[in-house]
Amino acid sequence: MDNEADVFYRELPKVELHAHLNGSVSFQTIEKLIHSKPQLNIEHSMTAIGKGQRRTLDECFQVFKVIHQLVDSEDDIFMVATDVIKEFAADGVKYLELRSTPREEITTGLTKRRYIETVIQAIQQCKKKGVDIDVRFLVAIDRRNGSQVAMETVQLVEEFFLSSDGLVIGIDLSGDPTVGHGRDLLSALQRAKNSGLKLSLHLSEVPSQHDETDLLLNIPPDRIGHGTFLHPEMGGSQGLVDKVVQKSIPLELCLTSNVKGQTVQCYSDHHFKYWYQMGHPVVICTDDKGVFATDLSHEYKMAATTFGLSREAVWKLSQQAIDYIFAPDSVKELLKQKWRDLQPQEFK
Ligand code: 6MZ
Repeated sequence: MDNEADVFYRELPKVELHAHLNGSVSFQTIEKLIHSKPQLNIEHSMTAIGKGQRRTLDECFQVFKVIHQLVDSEDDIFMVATDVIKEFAADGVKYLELRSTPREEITTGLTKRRYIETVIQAIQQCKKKGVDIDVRFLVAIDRRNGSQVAMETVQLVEEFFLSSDGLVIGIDLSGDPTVGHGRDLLSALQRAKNSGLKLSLHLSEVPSQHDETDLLLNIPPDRIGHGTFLHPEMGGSQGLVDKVVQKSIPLELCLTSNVKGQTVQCYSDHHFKYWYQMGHPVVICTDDKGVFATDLSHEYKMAATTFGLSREAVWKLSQQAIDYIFAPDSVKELLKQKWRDLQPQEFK
């Protein structure tokens, strides 16, 4: 049974800006995929990290490999994207930026182009069916694949940027942060930026990435994913913090992901506190709601209970996230109106 607080957080209109498609696949959808591919012998314990469990970040990346085995055709991608969009909508998310890395699979005939087209079709289908959520797509570059793949991805995305009616709006840089170096991806990212694509970059997700972060901040990105080790208390530096503050780059913060992936020791140690107290733009996100067994309502609730935020402050936090979306101002205005319509009288 949901208690009153759960209802408040679910009904709170929310913006989700950091959600990896294949990390967001729910238990129910994984169940369908397991049934359709019994020969893989995959069990639920291999695709999600349950309550109270933790893994190293390296182990988390093994989990994505297992999910990729289950999601390897156009049909799978369409189902997964449709389910994920509906689940976010059911959780009170009104605007979603979904990110995913295009893959090719020789056995199923999947190409990177078809991958992107299929995600777009799923978004369009949900819209047609009246699912109450505005969804955009950030195409991801997996840092492990190096400079050439990064450049090819940007070139492909430029085409969709022009032809997808505003659905494909940006690039995400993600993947195992311990593999590869940002300097190899710099020219592809710069090209994307010059083409008008928005950039969300995973930066300082692990310690000792000072040089890479400093370099990539010069582009500059439009948003930062995690930024866990940016600030001096986490081994970062004041210089990095100053750059982020001076350029006013919003941070996408994913509490449960960081705790379960063990880059942050516990919720109360989360860098949300550092940036939020400073008044810097932050957005609460899920990262991988399937893998980390969470949802956005739960993330807001955890932030509020851990850091003592009032309901009014929580409302403000979700409302301010509208300013950091990549869709144009006309969309921001529509969302702001939606928030005004839904806002309880006592917070007005
Ligand atoms: C960095 C992450 C990530 O693209 O196949 N991904 N990259 N840090 C994280 N923190 C936990 N969580 C997910 O979704 C899965 C892919 O998203 C990236 C990884 O590249 C992972 O393979 P897609 O839809």
